[in-house]
Amino acid sequence: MSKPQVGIIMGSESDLKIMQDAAEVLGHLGVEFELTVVSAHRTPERMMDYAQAAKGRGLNVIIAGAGGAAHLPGMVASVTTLPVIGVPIKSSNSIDGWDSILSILQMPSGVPVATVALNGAKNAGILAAQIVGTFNETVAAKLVTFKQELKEKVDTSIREIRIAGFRNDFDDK
Ligand code: RP5
Repeated sequence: MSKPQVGIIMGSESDLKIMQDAAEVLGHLGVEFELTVVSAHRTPERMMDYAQAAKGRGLNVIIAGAGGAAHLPGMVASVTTLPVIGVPIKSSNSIDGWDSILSILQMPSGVPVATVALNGAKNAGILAAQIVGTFNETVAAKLVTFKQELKEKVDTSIREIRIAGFRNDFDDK
């Protein structure tokens, strides 16, 4: 079994229902990943250990999801040179999700976290695969197919909407 290239971590098991979208798309794109709970507030030593060991363990990217006062992605980014992708989660302790978004997004200069949309774990997985795809041709090729499938889905929608009888002068020209 080859080593994981992406580490998916989250503040609580309650985040898994969102974060499994990242796991699913990474699996689809052929990227090896690991997934576990690392809490900035409940297990701070584990968080530091994970972040400090990540590069040496062979990880290329970390995806970190958290809700509410979402300190995990930023704190992990503070102690690793690996790219960190942050997933804000609307959790039981979120007011409306903006708390998580801003906690992850508004990092101080010098310590970036690539923040995706609220509950946007699928895009976090795709972005992580795109980072891996810069040096792994197999993953890069899968991403080309993935993009082509996105286009084909839209092409199908366009055909179905035309069949339903809506006027579309753009495509009828
Ligand atoms: C955050 O608190 C976690 O990332 C989770 O989104 C939220 C709620 O955690 P639980 O109380 O459900 O464990 O740190």
